[in-house]
Amino acid sequence: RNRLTMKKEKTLGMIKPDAVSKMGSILDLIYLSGMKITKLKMCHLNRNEAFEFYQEHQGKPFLDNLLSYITSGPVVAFELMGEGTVGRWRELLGPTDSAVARKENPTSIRARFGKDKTMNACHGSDGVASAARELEFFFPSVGPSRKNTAKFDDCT
Ligand code: RTP
Ligand code: MG
Repeated sequence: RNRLTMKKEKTLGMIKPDAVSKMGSILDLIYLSGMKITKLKMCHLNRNEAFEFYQEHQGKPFLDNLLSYITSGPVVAFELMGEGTVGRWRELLGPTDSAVARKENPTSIRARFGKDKTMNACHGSDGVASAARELEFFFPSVGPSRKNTAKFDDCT
């Protein structure tokens, strides 16, 4: 795609519990990619929060595993901004299954830092609409209509 014609976008990225110890290397790769980190926080989701975040996977066989994994430790959530960022961040992540990533895209984040098809280092919104929903989840808009004010009270 032609970068000059790409629209400026925001997306939600998240370093999953298994890769939080690799945060420095992952943030370096984002920096080198030219995408800008415009918000960032570390927090430990509880099961209800994780279920809300992954609502699109209700009914899927891997949901229970996924919720246990994502609540097993802190995550680092961030907003990325730039031209074509939704797709560019997914590209930098590589395929969902880390083993497939090592074959098909060896320099991708999941190839380098993922373990298998569940513990795969990082999350990326899969479109502009899910990016908006997921950004609102981690970084609720401030103001009189602000929702979920009790959420993440225990966040650093
Ligand atoms: P993500 O949402 O984390 O960026 O990953 P994705 O779009 O590539 O994958 P998705 O299909 O949305 O799945 C969400 C996460 O669920 C875990 N998963 N486990 N068969 C399995 O064991 C399985 N399939 C998916 C992964 O952590 C995946 O990223
Ligand atoms: Mg997904």
